[in-house]
Amino acid sequence: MRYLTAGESHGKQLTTIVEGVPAGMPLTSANINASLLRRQKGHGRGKRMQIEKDLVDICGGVRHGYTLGSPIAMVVKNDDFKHWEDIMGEDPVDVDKEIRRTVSRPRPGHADLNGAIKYGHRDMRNILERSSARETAARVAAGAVAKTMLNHLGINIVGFVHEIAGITAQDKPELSMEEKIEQSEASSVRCLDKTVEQQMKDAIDQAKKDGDSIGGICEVHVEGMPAGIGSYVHYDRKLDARIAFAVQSINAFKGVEFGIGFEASRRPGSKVHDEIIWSEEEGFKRRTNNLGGFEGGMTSGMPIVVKGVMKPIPTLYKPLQSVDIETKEVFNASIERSDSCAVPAAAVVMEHVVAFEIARAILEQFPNDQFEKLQVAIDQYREEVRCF
Ligand code: EPS
Repeated sequence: MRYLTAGESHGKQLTTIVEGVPAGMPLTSANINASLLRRQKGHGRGKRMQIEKDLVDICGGVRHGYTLGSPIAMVVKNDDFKHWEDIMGEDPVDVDKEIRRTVSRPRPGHADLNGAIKYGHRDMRNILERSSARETAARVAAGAVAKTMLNHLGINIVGFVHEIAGITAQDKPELSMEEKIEQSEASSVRCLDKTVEQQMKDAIDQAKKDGDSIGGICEVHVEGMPAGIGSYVHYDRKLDARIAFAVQSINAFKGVEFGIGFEASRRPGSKVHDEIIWSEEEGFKRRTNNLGGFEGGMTSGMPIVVKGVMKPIPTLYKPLQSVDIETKEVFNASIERSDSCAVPAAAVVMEHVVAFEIARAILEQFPNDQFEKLQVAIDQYREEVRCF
Protein backbone atom coordinates (compact mmCIF):
# COMPACT_ATOMS: atom_id res chain seq x y z
CA MET A 1 0.00 0.00 0.00
CA ARG A 2 1.30 3.46 -0.83
CA TYR A 3 -0.05 6.97 -1.22
CA LEU A 4 0.69 10.23 -2.92
CA THR A 5 -0.75 13.66 -2.28
CA ALA A 6 -0.98 16.73 -4.51
CA GLY A 7 -2.23 20.28 -4.08
CA GLU A 8 -1.19 23.68 -2.80
CA SER A 9 -2.31 25.36 0.42
CA HIS A 10 -4.35 28.07 -1.33
CA GLY A 11 -4.97 26.12 -4.53
CA LYS A 12 -8.26 24.51 -5.51
CA GLN A 13 -7.99 21.29 -3.58
CA LEU A 14 -5.86 18.62 -1.99
CA THR A 15 -5.81 15.24 -3.69
CA THR A 16 -4.81 11.90 -2.18
CA ILE A 17 -4.47 8.58 -3.98
CA VAL A 18 -4.08 5.45 -1.89
CA GLU A 19 -3.17 2.30 -3.76
CA GLY A 20 -3.09 -1.28 -2.51
CA VAL A 21 -6.09 -1.35 -0.17
CA PRO A 22 -7.67 -4.83 -0.24
CA ALA A 23 -11.04 -5.23 -1.94
CA GLY A 24 -14.15 -5.64 0.16
CA MET A 25 -13.18 -3.44 3.10
CA PRO A 26 -16.02 -1.31 4.51
CA LEU A 27 -15.15 2.37 3.94
CA THR A 28 -17.30 5.51 3.83
CA SER A 29 -16.71 9.27 3.67
CA ALA A 30 -17.76 9.38 7.32
CA ASN A 31 -14.63 7.38 8.27
CA ILE A 32 -12.43 9.98 6.56
CA ASN A 33 -14.39 13.05 7.66
CA ALA A 34 -14.22 12.10 11.33
CA SER A 35 -10.42 12.20 11.08
CA LEU A 36 -10.33 15.42 9.03
CA LEU A 37 -12.53 17.17 11.57
CA ARG A 38 -10.28 16.12 14.46
CA ARG A 39 -7.22 17.55 12.67
CA GLN A 40 -8.87 20.95 12.37
CA LYS A 41 -9.42 21.32 16.10
CA GLY A 42 -7.16 22.47 18.91
CA HIS A 43 -6.48 25.58 20.97
CA GLY A 44 -3.92 27.73 19.17
CA ARG A 45 -5.10 27.32 15.60
CA GLY A 46 -5.20 30.50 13.50
CA LYS A 47 -7.86 32.13 11.34
CA ARG A 48 -7.41 29.75 8.42
CA MET A 49 -9.22 26.96 10.24
CA GLN A 50 -12.29 29.19 10.52
CA ILE A 51 -12.36 29.39 6.72
CA GLU A 52 -11.93 25.68 6.02
CA LYS A 53 -14.42 22.91 6.67
CA ASP A 54 -12.52 19.85 5.55
CA LEU A 55 -14.78 17.25 3.96
CA VAL A 56 -13.68 14.44 1.68
CA ASP A 57 -15.05 13.65 -1.75
CA ILE A 58 -14.19 10.02 -2.56
CA CYS A 59 -13.72 9.99 -6.32
CA GLY A 60 -12.54 6.45 -6.99
CA GLY A 61 -11.93 3.02 -5.51
CA VAL A 62 -15.05 2.77 -3.33
CA ARG A 63 -18.51 1.55 -4.33
CA HIS A 64 -21.59 1.16 -2.14
CA GLY A 65 -19.52 1.46 1.02
CA TYR A 66 -16.82 -1.08 0.14
CA THR A 67 -13.34 -0.77 -1.37
CA LEU A 68 -12.91 -2.17 -4.87
CA GLY A 69 -9.21 -2.99 -4.73
CA SER A 70 -8.55 -0.19 -7.23
CA PRO A 71 -6.78 3.06 -6.21
CA ILE A 72 -8.79 5.17 -3.79
CA ALA A 73 -8.89 8.81 -4.89
CA MET A 74 -9.91 11.48 -2.40
CA VAL A 75 -10.34 15.22 -2.72
CA VAL A 76 -10.53 17.87 0.00
CA LYS A 77 -11.50 21.31 -1.30
CA ASN A 78 -9.74 24.45 -0.10
CA ASP A 79 -12.55 26.88 0.71
CA ASP A 80 -9.96 29.68 0.90
CA PHE A 81 -9.26 29.22 -2.84
CA LYS A 82 -12.06 31.67 -3.68
CA HIS A 83 -9.85 34.43 -2.23
CA TRP A 84 -6.80 33.25 -4.17
CA GLU A 85 -8.13 32.37 -7.64
CA ASP A 86 -6.05 35.03 -9.44
CA ILE A 87 -2.92 34.27 -7.49
CA MET A 88 -3.16 30.48 -7.55
CA GLY A 89 -4.96 29.77 -10.85
CA GLU A 90 -3.29 27.29 -13.23
CA ASP A 91 -3.61 29.38 -16.39
CA PRO A 92 -1.05 31.99 -17.55
CA VAL A 93 -1.72 35.52 -16.23
CA ASP A 94 -0.61 38.95 -17.46
CA VAL A 95 2.46 40.53 -15.90
CA ASP A 96 0.52 42.82 -13.60
CA LYS A 97 -1.25 39.94 -12.02
CA GLU A 98 1.78 37.71 -12.05
CA ILE A 99 3.68 39.88 -9.61
CA ARG A 100 0.87 39.95 -7.06
CA ARG A 101 1.65 38.35 -3.74
CA THR A 102 5.16 37.48 -4.95
CA VAL A 103 7.27 36.35 -2.03
CA SER A 104 10.94 37.34 -2.01
CA ARG A 105 11.45 37.33 1.75
CA PRO A 106 12.18 33.87 3.18
CA ARG A 107 10.94 33.04 6.69
CA PRO A 108 13.64 31.63 8.99
CA GLY A 109 12.90 27.99 9.79
CA HIS A 110 10.56 27.45 6.83
CA ALA A 111 11.24 25.66 3.52
CA ASP A 112 11.15 28.99 1.61
CA LEU A 113 14.84 29.65 0.98
CA ASN A 114 16.09 26.09 0.54
CA GLY A 115 13.19 25.26 -1.77
CA ALA A 116 13.82 28.39 -3.88
CA ILE A 117 17.49 27.47 -4.24
CA LYS A 118 16.60 23.87 -5.13
CA TYR A 119 14.00 24.66 -7.82
CA GLY A 120 15.38 28.03 -8.98
CA HIS A 121 12.18 29.88 -8.08
CA ARG A 122 12.47 33.64 -7.56
CA ASP A 123 8.89 33.75 -6.19
CA MET A 124 8.89 31.74 -3.01
CA ARG A 125 5.12 31.43 -3.10
CA ASN A 126 5.95 28.49 -5.40
CA ILE A 127 7.58 26.83 -2.38
CA LEU A 128 5.45 27.85 0.56
CA GLU A 129 2.20 26.82 -1.06
CA ARG A 130 3.27 23.19 -1.13
CA SER A 131 5.48 23.11 1.96
CA SER A 132 2.55 24.43 4.02
CA ALA A 133 1.18 22.05 6.64
CA ARG A 134 -2.15 22.30 4.84
CA GLU A 135 -0.87 19.17 3.06
CA THR A 136 -1.30 17.21 6.27
CA ALA A 137 -5.08 17.18 5.62
CA ALA A 138 -4.35 14.99 2.57
CA ARG A 139 -2.13 12.74 4.63
CA VAL A 140 -4.79 12.37 7.29
CA ALA A 141 -7.21 11.26 4.56
CA ALA A 142 -4.75 8.49 3.57
CA GLY A 143 -4.19 7.58 7.20
CA ALA A 144 -7.94 7.44 7.83
CA VAL A 145 -8.25 4.69 5.21
CA ALA A 146 -5.47 2.78 7.01
CA LYS A 147 -7.01 3.44 10.41
CA THR A 148 -10.37 2.11 9.24
CA MET A 149 -8.62 -1.06 8.13
CA LEU A 150 -6.78 -1.42 11.44
CA ASN A 151 -9.98 -0.91 13.44
CA HIS A 152 -11.67 -3.71 11.46
CA LEU A 153 -8.68 -5.92 12.31
CA GLY A 154 -8.95 -5.18 16.05
CA ILE A 155 -5.99 -2.78 16.12
CA ASN A 156 -6.69 0.55 17.78
CA ILE A 157 -4.68 3.74 17.71
CA VAL A 158 -4.79 7.10 19.47
CA GLY A 159 -2.76 10.29 19.19
CA PHE A 160 -2.55 12.88 21.96
CA VAL A 161 -0.37 15.66 23.32
CA HIS A 162 2.41 14.84 25.77
CA GLU A 163 3.97 18.26 26.14
CA ILE A 164 3.51 21.86 24.99
CA ALA A 165 6.27 24.42 25.48
CA GLY A 166 7.88 22.44 28.30
CA ILE A 167 4.59 21.78 30.13
CA THR A 168 4.52 18.00 30.45
CA ALA A 169 1.49 15.78 30.95
CA GLN A 170 1.71 12.92 33.43
CA ASP A 171 1.55 9.48 31.82
CA LYS A 172 -1.81 7.78 32.39
CA PRO A 173 -1.07 4.03 32.22
CA GLU A 174 -4.35 3.25 34.01
CA LEU A 175 -6.46 4.50 31.08
CA SER A 176 -7.87 2.07 28.54
CA MET A 177 -7.62 2.77 24.81
CA GLU A 178 -11.29 3.86 24.77
CA GLU A 179 -10.68 6.28 27.65
CA LYS A 180 -7.61 7.74 25.95
CA ILE A 181 -9.61 8.30 22.77
CA GLU A 182 -12.53 9.86 24.69
CA GLN A 183 -10.46 12.06 26.99
CA SER A 184 -8.07 13.38 24.34
CA GLU A 185 -11.10 14.18 22.20
CA ALA A 186 -12.72 16.14 25.03
CA SER A 187 -9.57 18.23 25.63
CA SER A 188 -9.01 21.41 23.63
CA VAL A 189 -5.26 20.73 23.75
CA ARG A 190 -5.76 16.97 23.12
CA CYS A 191 -4.14 16.12 26.43
CA LEU A 192 -4.94 13.27 28.86
CA ASP A 193 -3.75 15.08 32.00
CA LYS A 194 -6.42 17.58 33.08
CA THR A 195 -4.11 19.15 35.67
CA VAL A 196 -1.86 20.72 33.00
CA GLU A 197 -4.51 21.52 30.40
CA GLN A 198 -5.08 25.09 31.54
CA GLN A 199 -1.33 25.75 31.78
CA MET A 200 -0.93 24.57 28.19
CA LYS A 201 -3.76 26.83 27.04
CA ASP A 202 -2.27 29.78 28.92
CA ALA A 203 1.12 29.15 27.30
CA ILE A 204 -0.54 29.14 23.87
CA ASP A 205 -2.44 32.36 24.61
CA GLN A 206 0.73 34.00 25.87
CA ALA A 207 2.64 32.96 22.73
CA LYS A 208 -0.14 34.44 20.61
CA LYS A 209 -0.02 37.70 22.57
CA ASP A 210 3.75 37.83 22.13
CA GLY A 211 3.49 37.22 18.39
CA ASP A 212 5.41 34.01 18.97
CA SER A 213 4.79 30.29 18.41
CA ILE A 214 5.36 27.21 20.57
CA GLY A 215 6.00 23.54 19.87
CA GLY A 216 5.68 20.33 21.84
CA ILE A 217 5.65 16.56 21.87
CA CYS A 218 2.91 14.33 20.44
CA GLU A 219 2.39 10.73 21.48
CA VAL A 220 0.76 7.82 19.69
CA HIS A 221 -0.28 4.48 21.19
CA VAL A 222 -1.27 1.41 19.18
CA GLU A 223 -2.90 -1.63 20.77
CA GLY A 224 -3.80 -5.01 19.33
CA MET A 225 -0.72 -5.56 17.16
CA PRO A 226 0.45 -9.17 17.22
CA ALA A 227 4.16 -9.88 17.71
CA GLY A 228 6.43 -10.33 14.71
CA ILE A 229 5.14 -7.61 12.35
CA GLY A 230 7.96 -5.81 10.55
CA SER A 231 11.36 -7.34 9.95
CA TYR A 232 14.87 -7.64 11.30
CA VAL A 233 16.43 -8.81 8.04
CA HIS A 234 16.69 -5.55 6.06
CA TYR A 235 16.89 -1.93 7.16
CA ASP A 236 13.99 -0.78 5.00
CA ARG A 237 11.56 -3.36 6.35
CA LYS A 238 12.08 -2.53 10.03
CA LEU A 239 8.69 -1.23 11.11
CA ASP A 240 9.97 1.09 13.85
CA ALA A 241 12.30 2.68 11.30
CA ARG A 242 9.43 3.19 8.88
CA ILE A 243 7.32 4.77 11.60
CA ALA A 244 10.22 7.05 12.54
CA PHE A 245 10.54 8.09 8.89
CA ALA A 246 6.82 8.79 8.61
CA VAL A 247 6.70 10.83 11.84
CA GLN A 248 9.82 12.80 10.96
CA SER A 249 8.24 13.62 7.59
CA ILE A 250 5.38 15.58 9.20
CA ASN A 251 5.84 19.32 8.79
CA ALA A 252 7.89 20.83 11.65
CA PHE A 253 8.76 17.46 13.27
CA LYS A 254 12.36 17.20 14.44
CA GLY A 255 12.66 13.89 16.25
CA VAL A 256 11.09 10.57 17.18
CA GLU A 257 11.44 8.18 20.12
CA PHE A 258 9.96 4.82 21.06
CA GLY A 259 9.09 3.81 24.62
CA ILE A 260 11.56 5.40 27.04
CA GLY A 261 13.46 6.67 23.98
CA PHE A 262 16.55 8.78 24.68
CA GLU A 263 16.28 7.88 28.37
CA ALA A 264 17.63 4.42 27.36
CA SER A 265 21.04 6.02 26.85
CA ARG A 266 21.18 6.91 30.56
CA ARG A 267 20.20 3.55 32.04
CA PRO A 268 22.08 0.24 32.26
CA GLY A 269 20.73 -2.58 30.09
CA SER A 270 19.17 -4.27 33.11
CA LYS A 271 16.90 -1.21 33.52
CA VAL A 272 16.03 -0.95 29.84
CA HIS A 273 15.19 -4.38 28.41
CA ASP A 274 11.74 -5.74 29.11
CA GLU A 275 11.72 -9.15 30.81
CA ILE A 276 9.90 -11.92 28.97
CA ILE A 277 6.98 -13.64 30.72
CA TRP A 278 4.57 -16.37 29.58
CA SER A 279 1.10 -17.59 30.47
CA GLU A 280 -1.16 -20.31 29.06
CA GLU A 281 -3.94 -17.82 28.19
CA GLU A 282 -1.87 -15.01 26.63
CA GLY A 283 1.36 -16.68 25.52
CA PHE A 284 4.50 -14.52 25.58
CA LYS A 285 4.43 -10.96 26.93
CA ARG A 286 6.89 -8.47 28.44
CA ARG A 287 6.82 -7.46 32.11
CA THR A 288 7.40 -3.80 31.16
CA ASN A 289 7.28 -1.85 27.88
CA ASN A 290 10.38 0.35 27.97
CA LEU A 291 11.09 -0.42 24.32
CA GLY A 292 7.69 0.86 23.21
CA GLY A 293 6.46 -2.28 21.47
CA PHE A 294 9.50 -2.96 19.26
CA GLU A 295 12.48 -5.30 19.41
CA GLY A 296 14.64 -5.95 16.34
CA GLY A 297 12.49 -3.86 14.00
CA MET A 298 9.46 -6.04 14.74
CA THR A 299 6.49 -5.66 17.03
CA SER A 300 6.79 -7.44 20.38
CA GLY A 301 3.03 -7.69 20.88
CA MET A 302 3.18 -4.98 23.56
CA PRO A 303 1.48 -1.64 22.84
CA ILE A 304 3.40 0.59 20.42
CA VAL A 305 4.37 3.83 22.15
CA VAL A 306 5.94 6.51 19.98
CA LYS A 307 6.60 10.20 20.55
CA GLY A 308 7.35 12.92 18.00
CA VAL A 309 8.84 16.36 18.63
CA MET A 310 7.32 19.34 16.87
CA LYS A 311 9.29 22.58 16.71
CA PRO A 312 7.41 25.88 17.04
CA ILE A 313 5.78 26.89 13.74
CA PRO A 314 8.28 29.12 11.91
CA THR A 315 5.70 31.64 10.66
CA LEU A 316 6.00 34.31 13.37
CA TYR A 317 4.39 37.68 13.97
CA LYS A 318 7.44 38.54 16.05
CA PRO A 319 10.12 39.57 13.59
CA LEU A 320 13.23 37.44 13.09
CA GLN A 321 16.00 38.60 10.81
CA SER A 322 16.10 37.44 7.21
CA VAL A 323 17.41 38.68 3.83
CA ASP A 324 15.37 39.56 0.73
CA ILE A 325 16.48 37.29 -2.15
CA GLU A 326 16.13 40.09 -4.75
CA THR A 327 17.50 43.18 -2.98
CA LYS A 328 19.72 41.29 -0.52
CA GLU A 329 18.50 43.76 2.07
CA VAL A 330 18.22 42.64 5.65
CA PHE A 331 14.65 42.83 6.95
CA ASN A 332 12.65 41.58 9.86
CA ALA A 333 10.20 38.89 8.71
CA SER A 334 6.54 39.76 9.18
CA ILE A 335 3.44 37.77 8.25
CA GLU A 336 -0.29 38.03 7.78
CA ARG A 337 -1.58 35.09 9.78
CA SER A 338 -0.32 31.97 11.51
CA ASP A 339 -1.14 29.32 14.09
CA SER A 340 0.53 30.05 17.44
CA CYS A 341 0.49 26.32 18.27
CA ALA A 342 -0.54 23.36 16.13
CA VAL A 343 0.66 20.57 18.43
CA PRO A 344 -2.89 19.24 19.17
CA ALA A 345 -3.58 19.03 15.42
CA ALA A 346 -0.16 17.49 14.81
CA ALA A 347 -1.03 14.68 17.24
CA VAL A 348 -3.89 13.73 14.92
CA VAL A 349 -1.58 13.88 11.90
CA MET A 350 0.96 11.71 13.69
CA GLU A 351 -1.71 9.17 14.62
CA HIS A 352 -2.63 8.87 10.94
CA VAL A 353 0.88 8.58 9.51
CA VAL A 354 1.66 5.88 12.08
CA ALA A 355 -1.60 4.09 11.18
CA PHE A 356 -0.56 4.09 7.54
CA GLU A 357 2.83 2.50 8.21
CA ILE A 358 1.32 -0.19 10.42
CA ALA A 359 -1.36 -1.04 7.87
CA ARG A 360 1.28 -1.10 5.14
CA ALA A 361 3.44 -3.56 7.10
CA ILE A 362 0.43 -5.81 7.73
CA LEU A 363 -0.47 -5.86 4.05
CA GLU A 364 3.11 -6.84 3.17
CA GLN A 365 3.02 -9.78 5.54
CA PHE A 366 -0.46 -11.23 4.93
CA PRO A 367 -2.73 -11.90 1.91
CA ASN A 368 -3.64 -8.43 0.66
CA ASP A 369 -6.10 -8.66 -2.24
CA GLN A 370 -9.28 -9.57 -0.36
CA PHE A 371 -10.15 -8.05 2.98
CA GLU A 372 -11.98 -11.11 4.32
CA LYS A 373 -8.96 -13.32 3.60
CA LEU A 374 -6.77 -10.81 5.39
CA GLN A 375 -9.05 -10.92 8.44
CA VAL A 376 -8.95 -14.72 8.51
CA ALA A 377 -5.16 -14.76 8.11
CA ILE A 378 -4.64 -12.26 10.94
CA ASP A 379 -6.95 -14.19 13.28
CA GLN A 380 -5.09 -17.39 12.50
CA TYR A 381 -1.71 -15.70 13.02
CA ARG A 382 -2.84 -14.29 16.38
CA GLU A 383 -3.74 -17.80 17.48
CA GLU A 384 -0.36 -19.14 16.32
CA VAL A 385 1.39 -16.38 18.27
CA ARG A 386 -0.65 -17.14 21.39
CA CYS A 387 0.20 -20.85 21.20
CA PHE A 388 3.88 -20.37 20.27
C1 EPS B 1 0.49 27.00 7.40
C2 EPS B 1 -0.03 28.30 7.48
C3 EPS B 1 -1.45 28.57 7.82
C4 EPS B 1 -2.02 27.36 8.53
C5 EPS B 1 -1.78 26.17 7.63
C6 EPS B 1 -0.32 25.82 7.65
O1 EPS B 1 -2.23 28.74 6.67
P1 EPS B 1 -2.41 30.13 5.95
O2 EPS B 1 -1.09 30.42 5.28
O3 EPS B 1 -3.52 29.95 4.94
O4 EPS B 1 -2.76 31.14 7.00
O5 EPS B 1 -3.36 27.53 8.88
O6 EPS B 1 -2.50 25.04 8.06
C7 EPS B 1 -3.59 24.69 7.34
C8 EPS B 1 -4.11 25.42 6.37
C9 EPS B 1 -4.16 23.41 7.75
O7 EPS B 1 -5.13 22.96 7.13
O8 EPS B 1 -3.61 22.82 8.70
C10 EPS B 1 1.89 26.77 7.03
O9 EPS B 1 2.55 27.71 6.57
O10 EPS B 1 2.41 25.65 7.19
